Amino acid sequence: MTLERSTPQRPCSAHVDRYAIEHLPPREQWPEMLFELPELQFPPRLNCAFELLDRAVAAGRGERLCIQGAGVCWSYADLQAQVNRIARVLVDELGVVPGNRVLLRGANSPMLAACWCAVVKAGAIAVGSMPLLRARELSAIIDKAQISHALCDERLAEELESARIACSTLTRIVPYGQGRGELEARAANQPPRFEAVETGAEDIALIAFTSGTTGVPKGAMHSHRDVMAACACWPAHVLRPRPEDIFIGSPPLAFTFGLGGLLLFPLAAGASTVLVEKASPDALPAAIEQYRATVCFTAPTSYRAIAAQAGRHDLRSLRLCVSAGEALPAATRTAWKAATGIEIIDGIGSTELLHIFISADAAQARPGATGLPVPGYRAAILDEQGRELPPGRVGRLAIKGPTGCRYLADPRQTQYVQNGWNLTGDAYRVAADGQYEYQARTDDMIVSGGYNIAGPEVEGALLLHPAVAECGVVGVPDEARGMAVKAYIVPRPGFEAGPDLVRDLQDFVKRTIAPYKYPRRIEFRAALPRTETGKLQRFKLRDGG
Ligand code: 3UK
Repeated sequence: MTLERSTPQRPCSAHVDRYAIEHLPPREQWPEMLFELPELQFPPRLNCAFELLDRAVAAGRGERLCIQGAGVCWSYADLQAQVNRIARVLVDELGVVPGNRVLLRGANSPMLAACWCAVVKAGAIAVGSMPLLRARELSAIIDKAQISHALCDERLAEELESARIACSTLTRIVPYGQGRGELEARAANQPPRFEAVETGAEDIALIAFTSGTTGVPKGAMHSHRDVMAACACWPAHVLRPRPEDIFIGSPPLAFTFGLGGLLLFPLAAGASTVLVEKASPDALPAAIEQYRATVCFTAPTSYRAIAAQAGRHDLRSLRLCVSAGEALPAATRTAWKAATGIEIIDGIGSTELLHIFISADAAQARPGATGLPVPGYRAAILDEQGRELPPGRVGRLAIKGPTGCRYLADPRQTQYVQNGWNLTGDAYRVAADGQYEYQARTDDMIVSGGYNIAGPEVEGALLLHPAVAECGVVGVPDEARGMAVKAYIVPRPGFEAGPDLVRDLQDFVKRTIAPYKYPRRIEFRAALPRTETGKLQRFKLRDGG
């Protein structure tokens, strides 16, 4: 393949299909990118699948354990061979060319990870999809990203076939399944060798559709360089894993929290990962015990649920526990430490920035704070006019670093990126010790009787009460106050939901935080609405459901 010459205007690229490149936002709408750290100097040609996998094998790590799950146990060399065979199927049998978007659809499994690496190694663009998506949502993604091929767990193929009816770009769906699917059969007939396509560092490697709560999905595009930059920042500086570590967790690979934590970062560390299909709070502890996992990635709600039933499983293999996706309440940090002895590593990340940009390791961790900007990133708190606010003041969190937001053909680019800053949509404050303290999503601040009340703070207080298993706090219209603070509460077993408990909880909040923040209304629920990534769906609570 002929590669374009590198010029300042046109970075070197291997993409033949130029749809992604042509639908990047104009440069002036990009965030300012920072590459100050020495480890963030990348060559103009870079293929992140080659860097993460083939380099490990070339460095002599071929026989080391790499991926387990779904009955398989692959070394780095095994994964490399499987990736190469799948890449051959993609290129030689399905006609995939560099720059094509390939949809990946399946629950977490070694096969899904191999497909991701194969797509990227072949210079195509991996587009993950959450397993629970329905045909309508899949069609929106297929259309938006102009997907040409799909690799799909055969158990999820039906929904994809119905989605395809409305999508003319999707020409081929190849199912895989428990080692016996069409893709495995085709791959088995291919030789285990494949030369990585020499992509440009800025060629797009993946498009991650956001777990946004409403509206048309936004596709955040990330290059091969973005992937390597993410690996060089948070994991290397904050997590600091060892080659013997065994990673495990719940976030889907279609969610960049899971892609990083359960695939990219273990590979970058020369460690191994466990990819299990079921990692809900009732399945994850057993898997941790079975695989003797040492590094766990999951969401706050999952840490709460597991802490409540700890003792049923041996979790002593765990060494590092990472929480992201939502604010980590102090009560959850305490409960997890009591159950396992481990201080959770909290970190805020986003689909737009690929992974975590503010975090604290176990030594720095402080209840109520997310942490400090990750080396490689810079953070600021801005007011409505975009001016920087001093410590102590609540404002809009703004981030710059080696990764940043570039939506695929989306006018919302100019909402997320302003004056070179990525605006995550979160209200934050810098404390006297320099730590960043999460308040709420900017559009979730409750203005009640002239006060600004952050729902998560009230949730944090409620979770300190023994009767509260889960809760969600939102503002609801109120004649007297404009908005009233309302709490939806899932009681713990053994506590009776009724007027006595309501009063008890209200008094408890008044004693715990400023009294004006107490929930004037409380409603008990059996469960709260959450996304597949563990985020509370506040908009559903606001709508009364
Ligand atoms: C919220 C947090 C407080 C915050 C993500 C780690 O969650 C991820 O990506 P999404 O695009 O959502 C981003 C938004 O989620 N959030 C995430 N983590 C925290 N709020 N404390 C936290 N620790 O509102 C943020 O703007 O779904 C997380 C790595 C990769 C990710 N994609």
